[in-house]
Amino acid sequence: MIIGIGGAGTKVASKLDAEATIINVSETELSKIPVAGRRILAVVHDQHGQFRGSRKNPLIGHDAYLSVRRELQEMARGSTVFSSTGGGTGNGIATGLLQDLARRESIPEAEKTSFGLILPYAPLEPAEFVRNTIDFLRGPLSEAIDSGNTGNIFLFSNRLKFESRLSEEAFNVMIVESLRVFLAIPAKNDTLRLLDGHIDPEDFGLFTARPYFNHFTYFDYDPAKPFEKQLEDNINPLLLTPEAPIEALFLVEVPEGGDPTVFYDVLQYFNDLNVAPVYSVVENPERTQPFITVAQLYSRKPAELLADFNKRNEQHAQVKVRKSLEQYVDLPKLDVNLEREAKRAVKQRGTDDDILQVLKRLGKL
Ligand SMILES: Nc1nc2c(ncn2[C@@H]2O[C@H](COP(=O)(O)OP(=O)(O)OP(=O)(O)O)[C@@H](O)[C@H]2O)c(=O)[nH]1
Ligand SMILES: [Mg+2]
Repeated sequence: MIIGIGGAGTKVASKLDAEATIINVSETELSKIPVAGRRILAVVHDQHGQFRGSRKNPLIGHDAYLSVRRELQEMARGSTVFSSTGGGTGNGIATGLLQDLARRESIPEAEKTSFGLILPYAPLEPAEFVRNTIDFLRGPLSEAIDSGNTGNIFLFSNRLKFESRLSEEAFNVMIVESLRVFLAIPAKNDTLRLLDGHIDPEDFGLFTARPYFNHFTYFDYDPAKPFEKQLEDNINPLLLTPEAPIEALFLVEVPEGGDPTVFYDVLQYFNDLNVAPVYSVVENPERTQPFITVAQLYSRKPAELLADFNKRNEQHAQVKVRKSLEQYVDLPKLDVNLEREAKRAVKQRGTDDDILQVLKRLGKL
């Protein structure tokens, strides 16, 4: 099942799957999503009553989690949950779910929950979004990953959206189309002629049930060139950059009658990194040259993950602080009228200097 929580989460989830279950504290936002399998309104038990959103406050989202807790825990078994990390609703509700997952003794592979998280682009998004994200990565997410009780975590970043000035809609389509390429791997193994290896839905399920970050990407593969370089040049711009892989999975599609041995270089690349990938090679008549889809699972200590994020956040926060000082702090205004000051100076000295001369001496002209 695909589940979307909060603004970003519901938009992406419903695009990926028209049958998705979407959750928000805002009835208006929920009703604006054109298609969904099910819409769940989470209720806030705050003295202020139901909000139209969580006002970027994860504590409000977490409060709302209590109203959907049982149901969401049930639905999350074997599902993929989408949420942003910057707002209040998605962050708060996902926090509750991750904390509950982390507390469980152990979770069978088939019941693991994967997460698609949308991270803000620190330089251009509000400081609250960045702060909420840091708290989320450092707290509930890292706790849940350490427990081994989550499936793959996909860390999407809004960087490309802001840098390339894409519309939200267009960017969401990119995220969904990209995910579809990765998710199509087992179906391609089922429907296309198999030339080597095999990835069945069970293999794929085991891979996505591993509690690591998943960086997947895909590109036209030129077997005459080093694979490493091609992989580097083709990291998925929608996801955070990966670290050294712990596990890997790849599918090579070759054109009709294409060389079925082009995968050995890829295998060698991963073997050199002490990774034994799950892989397969299929014949795809629609291809004119080999095409590879490759997923790498990596682990990153939250501290490392946050280092870069924090660095940017510090600069960002400083600018924000300066701006709000300028905006909100009433400094006594020194209303200096240069002409009046100059006249006064002239008078005090009792000289015949004219005003212009004084101003020049003061360095104002
Ligand atoms: N890629 C993408 N990012 C989005 C979208 N909507 C919001 N965001 C990002 O998500 C973060 C804000 O989180 P939302 O999902 O809007 O917040 P929420 O979970 O609804 O929480 P509240 O609105 O505070 O109740 C920011 O980083 C936004 O840039 C979207 O449709 N696509
Ligand atoms: Mg919202």
